[in-house]
Amino acid sequence: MVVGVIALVGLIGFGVLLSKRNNENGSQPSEALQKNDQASSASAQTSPTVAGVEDATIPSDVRTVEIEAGSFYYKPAQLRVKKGEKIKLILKSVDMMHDFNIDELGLKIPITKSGSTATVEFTADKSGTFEYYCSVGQHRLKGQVGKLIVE
Ligand SMILES: [Cu+2]
Repeated sequence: MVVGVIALVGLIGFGVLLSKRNNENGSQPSEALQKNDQASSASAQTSPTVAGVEDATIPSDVRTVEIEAGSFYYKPAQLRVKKGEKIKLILKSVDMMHDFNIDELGLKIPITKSGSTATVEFTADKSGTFEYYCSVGQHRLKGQVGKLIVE
């Protein structure tokens, strides 16, 4: 980790140096580009531009999705996510108490009381349509279900 950070800082510094040199001596941009390419291939698959280096350091996104649970529904009742996407599900209970289950994915948010929230994080690595439901009392039968579509 530390080594990576040092390498990135070095790469950024190198890029700044190169762009300065480019500005001072515009007649040889191809030479500078070549050197830049060598530097980047030696130290990972980062793009030779400074912007590319910044992109590489951003951790992969976690998408936050809030689901409201009430009597007897989920809102939204249909969720569409991309396969491989990291999802942070926040269950917000607005009355009584509800939980959240997707059996096929082994996902469960335990019973959450009115006015409380609970979360679960997962990676949608299996494509398909999965039912989510509330296992409290007869809530599922009364229509507290929804669909997670992973595509
Ligand atoms: Cu419920």
